Amino acid sequence: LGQTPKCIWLTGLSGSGKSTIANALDVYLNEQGRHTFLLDGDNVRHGLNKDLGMTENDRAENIRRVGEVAKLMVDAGLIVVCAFISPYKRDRQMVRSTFNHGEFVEVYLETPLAVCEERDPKGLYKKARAGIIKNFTGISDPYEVPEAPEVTIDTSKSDIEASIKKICSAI
Ligand code: GGZ
Repeated sequence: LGQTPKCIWLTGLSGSGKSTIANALDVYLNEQGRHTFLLDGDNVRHGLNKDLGMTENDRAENIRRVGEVAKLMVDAGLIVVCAFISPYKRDRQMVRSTFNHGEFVEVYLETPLAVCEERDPKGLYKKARAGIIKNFTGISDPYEVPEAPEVTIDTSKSDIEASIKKICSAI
């Protein structure tokens, strides 16, 4: 495991396993004595970004702010784990470009939509299918698949331990 600060960026559909992997990775890195910080769409949107919705522009602004915060934290020496759907290639690329080469590790959770929808832990897919939630990623809003992520994980095939090993061998 490298000793340098990094931004580990998890991208994928709602229910793809981002928060689960991010939390487990955070715990694991802490056990290794590393200083980490976890940024998750789910909680950042209740605080720093509570003024933002789910339009393309608001998602872009969400990712831009989080990227800037992650950059500050990496500059302070932390390993920052970020878990955001971040469905647009342009926004992910923008964040990547603010980091030095090798500092940004993109982890694509490629868990199939059918599996995410079957899990539906918060019942959001059901609401999206019923038209109660508009612009829902994967149902009525796009997800642009990463072209060259450093790591790709399908959480319907790989358990948490294997996923963390895969990420750690990439950093
Ligand atoms: C996608 C939505 C939506 C829509 C609410 N589309 O899986 P969750 O439930 O717990 O986390 C998701 C979160 C998305 O926030 P992000 O900051 O990760 O999104 S982005 O990177 O695109 O800015 C999901 C819930 O909010 N959620 N409405 N319309 N997910």
